Amino acid sequence: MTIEDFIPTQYSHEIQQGKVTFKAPSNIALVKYWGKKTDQIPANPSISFTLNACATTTSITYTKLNTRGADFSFDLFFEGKPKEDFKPKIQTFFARIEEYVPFLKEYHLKIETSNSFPHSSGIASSASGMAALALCLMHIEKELCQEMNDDFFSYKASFLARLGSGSACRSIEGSLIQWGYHNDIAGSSNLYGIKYPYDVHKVFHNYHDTILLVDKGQKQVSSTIGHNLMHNHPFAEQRFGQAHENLSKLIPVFASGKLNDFIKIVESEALTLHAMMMASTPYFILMKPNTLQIINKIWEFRKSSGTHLCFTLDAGANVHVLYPENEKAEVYQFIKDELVAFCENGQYICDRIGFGAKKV
Ligand code: 2P0
Repeated sequence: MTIEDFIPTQYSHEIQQGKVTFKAPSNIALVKYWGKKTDQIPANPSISFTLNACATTTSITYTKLNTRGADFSFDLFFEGKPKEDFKPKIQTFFARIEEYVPFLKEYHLKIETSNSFPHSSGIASSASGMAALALCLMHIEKELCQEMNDDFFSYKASFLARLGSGSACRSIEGSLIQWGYHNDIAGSSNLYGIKYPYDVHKVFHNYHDTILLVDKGQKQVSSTIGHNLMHNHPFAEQRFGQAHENLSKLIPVFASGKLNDFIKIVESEALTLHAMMMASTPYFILMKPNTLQIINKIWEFRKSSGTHLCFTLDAGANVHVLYPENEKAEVYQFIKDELVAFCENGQYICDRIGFGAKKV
């Protein structure tokens, strides 16, 4: 599909008011998106596990205005309270997507949103938040255009979510989502995420992700700034090439379930992401001492136990510990005994691979 496919020509129905709620999950990238072009076009393709427990629930109550507004008309409530400081981000998002959802200025929107994870956990809510919001808007569009099919609904929700936050386009469906054009992946697109279209071994069907909350503070450098530092970055081209290669290498790994190969790619991606940050101008470090302590403990335990846990990192200090269902008991015991001590206030979140957003 092209950008033009997402610009509606005419709506077939009229709707005065309604309310819709979606719960959208977070996701964790295995091959990382880091670097982008204008309009949130990724500099390289990425792939992620959709999560289950970490999610944002958003409702929109929409009421048709008597006359089309000059600007967007909306109120925003976060966990039941008005949240003025989130409004500029939503305003920017609406301005970016207006062309694709021209009904926006015809309604007043009451947006109510909340997260399943603690507010200041250092877990990014932009992916799940923008995905939930995009899905609510698509529901309104579907009311106006009732012949819309389910595939188009999902693709366009992902397309809109991407314009809010790049990684959000991977939070619409589950359980393995790929975003960004890649030669070896049929149907891949820079515009939206797709369900990974090839064989996935059953070992990955119920993978676990225990998120260790190492540092719950505000990050020193936002992801948007980090992405932009990939412009004129000395290793940018090699990095973008490497992401393509790692995705190619993952195709047979997903099919075979060879976890030792999976681990090598996933951990390398995490460390390369942070190496890019350290090699940016200006340089920065988002890992904390406890991030490294945990990584070393994971390596030691993997060697001594023969289990297949591995780590990945987001743009922050928290560590995602990934492991298969059949090693759950042994790995979880290790996490409790050895790793939780490195978490801020001993906090962690037990999550696992999920199946995408749901209408509530
Ligand atoms: C990812 N991250 O693939 C990478 C890996 C973090 C580390 O995408 O500027 O919040 O809103 O497009 O998507 C985080 O960046 O950035 C991110 P914007 P986003 O998940």
